[in-house]
Order: sequence, then C-alpha cells, then structure tokens
Amino acid sequence: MKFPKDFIWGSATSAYQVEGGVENSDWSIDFSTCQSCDHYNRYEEDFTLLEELNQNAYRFSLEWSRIEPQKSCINELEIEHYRKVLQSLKSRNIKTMVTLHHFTTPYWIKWSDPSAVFYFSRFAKVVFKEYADLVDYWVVINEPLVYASQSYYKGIWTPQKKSLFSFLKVVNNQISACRKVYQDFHCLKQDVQVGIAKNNVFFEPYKSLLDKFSASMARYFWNDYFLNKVKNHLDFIGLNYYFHSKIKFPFSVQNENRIVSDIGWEIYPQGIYHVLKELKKYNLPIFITENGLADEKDRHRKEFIENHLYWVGKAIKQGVDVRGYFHWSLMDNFEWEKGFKPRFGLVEIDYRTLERRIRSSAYYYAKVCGSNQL
Ligand code: IFM
Repeated sequence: MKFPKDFIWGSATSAYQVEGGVENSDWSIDFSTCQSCDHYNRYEEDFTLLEELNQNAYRFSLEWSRIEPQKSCINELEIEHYRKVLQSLKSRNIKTMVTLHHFTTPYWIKWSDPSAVFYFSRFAKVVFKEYADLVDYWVVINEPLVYASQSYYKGIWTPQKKSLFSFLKVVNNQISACRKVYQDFHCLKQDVQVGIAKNNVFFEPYKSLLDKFSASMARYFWNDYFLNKVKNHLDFIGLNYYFHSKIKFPFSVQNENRIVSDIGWEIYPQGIYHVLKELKKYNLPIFITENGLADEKDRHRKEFIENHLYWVGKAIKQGVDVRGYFHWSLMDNFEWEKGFKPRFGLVEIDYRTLERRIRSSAYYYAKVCGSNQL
C-alpha cells in the first residue's frame, strides 16, 4: 500500500510531557515533572533519533508558561530557546508542526475567564511574529474538549473544577480563541496553515435503536460540535485517534476489550477509517496529529502501527484527503494524571539515567516512513 507523494511522517510530543523543568505553569504545582525526559536540553539528540528513524516531520508544543511566566512579561531567553529548536529541525529538513496550547497554561490564566481569549491570542501573535518562517503548520489548541472536560467538568486536572457551566464557558472561549488566532495569523501572513488537533472517537451503537440514538448524540457532541463552530477558521483538521466506544443507552461504554493497551484502551484500528470518513464532510486536508498506545513491553506497537496505517490508506483510497501521520509519541513521557508509568514512546526513556533506547517497533515505523508505503 503506497501513500501519496509528499505524505509527511513524524511523531509528536508536548512541552510539559517531555521537557522537564517547567516552573510557572498551572500544572507545576500539583504534578511537577522535575526533569521528565529533559527534552528541553536534549532536543538535538532527540532530533538525531528522528532522523535515524526516517521521520520528516515533528509535532511539538511551545510552553506558554516559559515564554510568558508572568502576565505581560516575555522571557526573551525562552523565545531564543524555541527558535534554536525550530532552527535545528529546519536544518535537518524536518517539517515543523507547532501546538500553541497543549493542556498547560501559565498559572495566571483561567480558561473559564473570557480574558483568556485575549491573553492567549496575544501570546499566539508574539510567537507567530518570531517564528512564522520556521513553522510549517500551527495547531492552535490540542484536544479542546478533553482539556475542558478533564479540567472543568470532571475535576481531574488542574484547576479541578466540577461544573457544567464552567465547562461550557471554557469551550466557548476556546472557540473564540481558535477563530481569533486563525484571523490574526492570516492577516499577518498569506500562506499560513492553521488547524486544531481534535480527539475524535469512533462511536458505535451497542445493539438497539436507543443505543443508536445515544451513539449519534455522542458523535454529534464529542466529534462534531467543536469542529462545526470553527470549520470556517481552519486550513486543516488534525485528528487524534486512540479508540472506539460501543455505546449502550444512555451513555455507557460496552467494548469487548479483546486486545487492550497497558492502560486498558481497546486497540481498534478500523475505527480510524470510520472517523476519517466522518471528517470528509468538512472538505479540509487532514493530518493524523496523534495515534499511539501505552505499551511498555512493545508487544503490540508494530501491529498497532501497521493496522492503523492500513485503515488510513484505505480511507485515502476512498477519497479522504489525509496528508500526514504523527505517531504519539516520539518518546515515553509524562501521561498527565497517570504519571510516568504509561509508556507511549517509539523510544524508551530510562528515567534514572535519561538514556534513550529505540524500541523495535520504531524500526518498523522507520521502514514505512522511509519507503512511504506499508
Ligand atoms: O498524552 C496524551 C496527549 O497529551 C494528548 N493526546 C492523548 C495522549 C495519550 O493520552
């Protein structure tokens, strides 16, 4: 199975999950990551791994709390740091996809407050002016609904709110922020690529008509609501696909869980095909901005990649405009409230020595990247 010419192949990370040493974010207080993978200092070594693995694209995020640790104070040293990161990627001919909000914010921001839109879009403009020529694709917000529900509805992530009202305010502010950043970037530069990374699930009905009704409600609210609100302010859609959910009325999940990852997510490759087909209606280019699994022993990762890519290829054959694939993740990292235990990396991290070890599935993926085919 051949992939389109110019298809981009890469992997993804986010600042807080891999950098280490972040001090002024909202997460730093409750879940300090200390050195994490020390990607902040070892990015050159990590980009050499990317090259060795034949990848030609890298998705990562800018840590806003480094760049603007206090309100309206820009840290020029951090601006220079990310410039060097981007230059290093460019000098290696690696395409850059930069996320502006990947779950963490400076501690002085609350997304439930309308001022967040002002501060976030101001930050976005600052970094755009610095890096416009070094960034190929901008992802404004990563998984907006995951963030809003974990942080403001379920109360699991900081600031641990449990309020439907706050959740709705956050979603509303995220929508405004996406639209504003898109408009600002397009005013500043003509040929710019702006998108979001949306976590979509393949919702299937369990059995009955009522289950069918519930699955379509879930699909509407989780997969489509946000995209419908921002679709006129996107140059591409980023899809983060991890799993399917068989929905039983009213909203319980009844998966068979035949093969699961280390954190219990059922591996369901054909779901990516269905979710891609659902996205076709937006008529926008699509990148798979995340897809991966927690698999410490590397028992399932090779097959996982192979099977998901098979279904991506099938969707492409049927006319879905998929332009690239980023595996989550380049390296093991901090998996939010689950800590460092889940291992999502193509590259294993020894957290005591910070040694990097390439997992064998990564060599399989490297073959695909290098040959542009399965
Ligand atoms: O680690 C996360 C990432 O930050 C966002 N998408 C899902 C990944 C795995 O849970």
